[in-house]
Amino acid sequence: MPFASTFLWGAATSSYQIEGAAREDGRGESVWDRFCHTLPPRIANGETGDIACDHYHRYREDIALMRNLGLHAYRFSIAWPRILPEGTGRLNAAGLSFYDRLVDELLQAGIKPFATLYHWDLPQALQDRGGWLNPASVEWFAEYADAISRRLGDRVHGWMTHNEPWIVAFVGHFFASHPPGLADLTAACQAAHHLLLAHGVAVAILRRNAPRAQVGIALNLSPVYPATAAAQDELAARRQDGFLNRWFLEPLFKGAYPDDMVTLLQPWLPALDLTAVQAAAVPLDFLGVNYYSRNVVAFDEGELPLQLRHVPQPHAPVTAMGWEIFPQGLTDLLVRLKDDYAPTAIYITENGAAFDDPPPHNGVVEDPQRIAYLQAHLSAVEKALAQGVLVQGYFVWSLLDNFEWTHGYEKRFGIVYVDPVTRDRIPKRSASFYRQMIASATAH
Ligand code: IFM
Repeated sequence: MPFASTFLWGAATSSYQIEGAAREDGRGESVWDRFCHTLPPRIANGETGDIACDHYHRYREDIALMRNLGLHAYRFSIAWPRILPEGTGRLNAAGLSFYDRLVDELLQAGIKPFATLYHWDLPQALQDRGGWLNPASVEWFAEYADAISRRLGDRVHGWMTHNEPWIVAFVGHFFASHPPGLADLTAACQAAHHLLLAHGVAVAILRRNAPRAQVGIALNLSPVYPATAAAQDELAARRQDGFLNRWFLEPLFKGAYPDDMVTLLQPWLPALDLTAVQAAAVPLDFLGVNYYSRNVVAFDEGELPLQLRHVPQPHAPVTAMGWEIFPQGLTDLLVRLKDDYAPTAIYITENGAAFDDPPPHNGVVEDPQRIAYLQAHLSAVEKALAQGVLVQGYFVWSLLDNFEWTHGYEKRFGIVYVDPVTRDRIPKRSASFYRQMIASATAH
């Protein structure tokens, strides 16, 4: 594989999905704690992240696993409520010191820390004040970004402001399946706006407190294809692309929301000064791309404003999430990002798959489908590199089987198996594949 010897090979996780220790050492309540504990249960099997992978206590063991894999970098997120239990104001020394220890241990293992500020675990105290719908959320985020980057700014190699702000805005405020569980498109656009403004402000703070670090953002991006060549299906694809991809990409890289989408969404757009979003267009060192699958859509008279339906592809292979396996989409997406936005660099900040892995047998977990998925997507990255896309690293999602949000622990994305009762770790066959991949790519 023609990956440069400087290419960073990593793995990714997020705080709520792995840490556990939800009520320990002064951590405040997050919106996900509240969501998981609200009846009737909204999470498969009524599960929660209370203990998760118990990474809070086992981080040393996890870093030893990473070192055995030969990882160059580790992407994790910081739990805002561990740092500021009420969201603003009082700092929690024990929470800060946990991330100090984590970062130091990573550095000692020769692994570059990549930290995401916000991977969805908003302090509940801030949700009680309106969450991302409150314009003050921009200042709250700035205060948090300042506190954590003052503490870790001398040691973290890469920072991401948000992980997948589209999910926070639209899945949380429009599709209602994540906190705060709203079904209100106007609210979703308002949340998206504040997330974008908060990103702009946080980047400036990270630059000040961590002048040597790389700064970026991680977006969930998915190329959209029309189901047929009919003009109406092309229009549907353009709209879905506008909704899913361009609603964040255009403000971040061009300082304005996409015109076609502003026109389409006009009746739902909140009374906001949309031009203020130009503050989100600050120079970034990298764009983080989280890629899992593609979208295929057709025009459908039905529901406004998008008027489209998703078209499943007959006989297409899918993961345990029901997501089509379509590696070509990653190449298409990366080339398109280069052509339309020319980011300084790209990291694949998430890519991976859930499969119904068999249970461990004699200490081995056979997961050939995951190996095939990773191989195919790494060759898709290789194809993009060959076309001049500046991809500088790849973070597999995920290091560990973990709490997959509303799916609880049923969906396993890890290259390392986590026993649901003992939480013991067993690297799967895909972990060996990844270790060999890293070793051979780094050898030349
Ligand atoms: O587990 C999630 C992660 O938190 C964000 N990106 C997608 C992953 C798989 O659904």
